[in-house]
Amino acid sequence: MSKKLVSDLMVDYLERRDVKYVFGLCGHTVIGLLDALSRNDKVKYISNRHEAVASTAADGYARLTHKASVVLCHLGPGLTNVLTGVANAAFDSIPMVVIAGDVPSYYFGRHPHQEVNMHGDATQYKMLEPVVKRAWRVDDVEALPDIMDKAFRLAESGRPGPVLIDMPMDMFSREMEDYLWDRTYKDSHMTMRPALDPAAAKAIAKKLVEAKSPVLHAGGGILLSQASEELAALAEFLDIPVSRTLMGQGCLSDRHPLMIGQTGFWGLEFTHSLTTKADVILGLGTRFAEADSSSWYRGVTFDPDYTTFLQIDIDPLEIGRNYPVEIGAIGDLKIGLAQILEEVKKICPEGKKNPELRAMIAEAKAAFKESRTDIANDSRFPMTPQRILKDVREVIPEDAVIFTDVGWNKNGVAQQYDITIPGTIHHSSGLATMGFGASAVLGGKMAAPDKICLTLTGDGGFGVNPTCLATAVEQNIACTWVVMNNSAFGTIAGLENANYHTKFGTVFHTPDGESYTPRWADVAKAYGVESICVNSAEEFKPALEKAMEANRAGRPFLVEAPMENIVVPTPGCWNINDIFSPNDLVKEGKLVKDEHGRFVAPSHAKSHNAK
Ligand SMILES: Cc1ncc(C[n+]2csc(CCOP(=O)(O)OP(=O)(O)O)c2C)c(N)n1
Ligand SMILES: [Mg+2]
Repeated sequence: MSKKLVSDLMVDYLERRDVKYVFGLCGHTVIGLLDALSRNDKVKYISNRHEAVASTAADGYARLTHKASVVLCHLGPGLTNVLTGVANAAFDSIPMVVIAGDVPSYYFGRHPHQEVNMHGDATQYKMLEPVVKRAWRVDDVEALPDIMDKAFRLAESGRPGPVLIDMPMDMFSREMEDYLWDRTYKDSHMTMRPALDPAAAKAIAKKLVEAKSPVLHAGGGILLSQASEELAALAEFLDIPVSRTLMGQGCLSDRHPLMIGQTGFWGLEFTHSLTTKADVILGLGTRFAEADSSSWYRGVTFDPDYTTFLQIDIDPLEIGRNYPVEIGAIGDLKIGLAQILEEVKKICPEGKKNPELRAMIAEAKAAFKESRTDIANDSRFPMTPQRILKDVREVIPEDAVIFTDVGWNKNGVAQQYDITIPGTIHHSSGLATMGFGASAVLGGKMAAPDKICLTLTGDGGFGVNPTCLATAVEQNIACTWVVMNNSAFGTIAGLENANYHTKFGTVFHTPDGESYTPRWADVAKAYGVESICVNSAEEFKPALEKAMEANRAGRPFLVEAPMENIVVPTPGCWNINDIFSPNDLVKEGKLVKDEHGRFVAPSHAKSHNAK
């Protein structure tokens, strides 16, 4: 029996769990744990200049490792700052364990320094409750071993997400018998994933085989459970087209002959022509979210009056959330899709072939590519976003890992940039957080040091937290930032202009109306990061090649590309347009009113027998 400092026991625990990095920002409440980390050479501390950079980098790291990343933060302003990255992880189902220092337990009730106590004493950890699966305040160090095991297990199992361990700061410097941590040596670090109920697999297989025009609608859940091969096998065996959500991008190559692309606001008419006419849609790890479902306007992306929905998710809360389901089943998709294929083979051993469908998909994709060729080759300056994406595609390796942000980079990439390898694109979807990409790429590169890792971000997004540059320099993280600079919160400028014909509050300018932007390439240099701001479209590819060279030699790089503000095509619908400009979508012919006075797709108002 021997006594050890709790902070050392915690770090030992992290090492046993094979935690390689702790992403954090210091404060007086956590220096006890920092001291313990300084004495461990297996768990590396990654110091950041803003807690949102720490939590977002940790998010990016966990997206690649599929294991909980660890964040360390201070109380009060540390907690308020860390929240955005934690929330982002929560809404994209990313596992994370946040350790926060808190006020000393013997000062509970006295409102000590930096405590947020508007609604209770020693309750500031509750600020994170809406965005974590569980928050523990550690009032007794003897509970800590149990809490640590439970925290990691909860973060990583079921639907992954963040959890919080809130440590009154005096707990770090208590002493504790190390035998009290015995359970943590016995408790496995793995939670086996659940298969589907065999009856559900059988019923779903039957529905798919009997359907005339089925669609598999794939969400982020496919990538979280690493079920791409199983998805491809099922789709190919029955020749069923696969549509996808934003988070599903890469689950099946965008060039796969059965992939029909993203649905929703940014979805293409061709994609919707199949999803609205599907007699059966099997939703896989998706909640049929608003953006992917054109605000659920009937008949635009999906037609719940015509289609029978089936749905598989790991989270029972998501089953039937937005559309009524005939079969809803809980289970892991990697296991579940294999079970379904096995059942399919029993009733349809030959499989099905649909060459007409494949030809139609190939033709529609080629036509869409063709329609963008001119703008993607245009050498005007500021550059077109399409040209930037085309050049990026030509320079970076196929297996490079891309983090997007919000704005053209995300919406345009999801619509127009072919991702061919699962796990090589990472979007912020549930929270759609401006500033995600620039920091998440740090963690991505740490998880995949041998890969090229870059972010495509707007200037608004990059400007949220340029301190990510300091982290890259201090921690030697060789990633690339591509800043697509249109001197504006361009996406919102586009929406405001479409609805109100103004851009007030959305474009960057000086008091006398001159367009304004910080020169982000110069900012990068000031932080010690090499950079280029291009002066013509022709300079962009060589600049990006330089960035790749620097990354391969172990150095970060920033490329700034002045960009024209062009809106991403939006063939689908989003009800903000209907809220701000009622009837405009009717005038444009996108919506009509049905017999109940509800907006629906024009085709939906007609008889369903036509389908
Ligand atoms: C933290 C946060 N604040 C506000 C928004 C709303 N929003 C969505 S897109 C956008 C503009 C993004 O600008 P930029 O990064 O420059 O990309 P662009 O639209 O110009 O391509 C904003 C402000 C958001 N998503 N996240
Ligand atoms: Mg912008």
